[in-house]
Amino acid sequence: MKKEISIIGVPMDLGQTRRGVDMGPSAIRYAGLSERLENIGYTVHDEGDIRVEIQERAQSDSDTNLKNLQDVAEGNEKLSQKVDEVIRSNRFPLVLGGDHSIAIGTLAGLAKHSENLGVIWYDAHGDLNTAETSPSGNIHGMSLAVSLGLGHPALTNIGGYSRKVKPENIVIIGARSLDQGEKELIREKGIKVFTMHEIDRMGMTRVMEESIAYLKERTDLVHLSLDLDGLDPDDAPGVGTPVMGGISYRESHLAMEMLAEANIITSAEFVEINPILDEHNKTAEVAVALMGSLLGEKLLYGAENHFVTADML
Ligand code: 4U7
Ligand code: MN
Ligand code: MN
Ligand code: MN
Repeated sequence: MKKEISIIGVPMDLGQTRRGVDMGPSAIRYAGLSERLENIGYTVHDEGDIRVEIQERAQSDSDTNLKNLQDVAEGNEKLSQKVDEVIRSNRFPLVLGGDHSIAIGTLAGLAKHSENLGVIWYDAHGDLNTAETSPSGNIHGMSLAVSLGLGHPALTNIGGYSRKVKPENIVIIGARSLDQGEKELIREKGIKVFTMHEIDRMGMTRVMEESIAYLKERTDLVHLSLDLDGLDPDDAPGVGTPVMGGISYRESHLAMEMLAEANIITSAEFVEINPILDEHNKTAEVAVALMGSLLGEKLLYGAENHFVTADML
């Protein structure tokens, strides 16, 4: 794992219609992110926030059903440049959302550096809609499709090129709310998915072992795109599109620890935290704890964490 981390905040709420998710980056910083990462030995550079238009000023074109298309595209273009810059300076990009439309910009910045970019999409949803299949017109439900090169050119061409990720380099974990068009796309493209059913059946250990082995053999970089609604709403209540029956806090920690052990993650983003809908910043605190595990907190004896293993006592 790289020793230097760049935090990039993206106060984006234009990919959906609820207010508050633009405050995600502040809530995550307030939950003590930088300090936590410094405590486990990282040098942390907070790059501040990407400038994104506010919802009151954003405009939707009349010739598309995609909400706030131009402003979502502009914010993501800036984000892609920032992520590209961070990778070039040999730092680990840690992107804080914001709604999940920001994965478009993150992946656009990353894919410039990778022939076979791997993606773990940890989410209750597939985010595989296009303008044709979307029931909502919300771009946060389209970001993975866009990154596959499917969707409006104003989005698929961000960074100046299309198709950032190949379908066989994606693993979706935690899915339990997929629209008809998304199911068809998953089948057609052969995207690997571990739904809640598989997590129940196989246990998170095997799900992660298989995901890690699968990505290791075919990808060079691996990005973790973690939507907090992948977790159960009891554990992560501060999200705009909660779905019952999600991944637990404990299972999520296990997943992050296994990724840290496997040492395959080269960038990450944590998205969809909405402080207005949260309970005393709980969801941001959960996110920061997961980031700690992902970045190897367990390995530090005596760190203030819940994950001391028996061999460390
Ligand atoms: B999120 C939805 F219809 N599929 O497209 C849509 F159910 O980033 C939800 O995963 C998308 O939170 C959720 O609007 C996007 C809907
Ligand atoms: Mn999502
Ligand atoms: Mn989701
Ligand atoms: Mn959501």
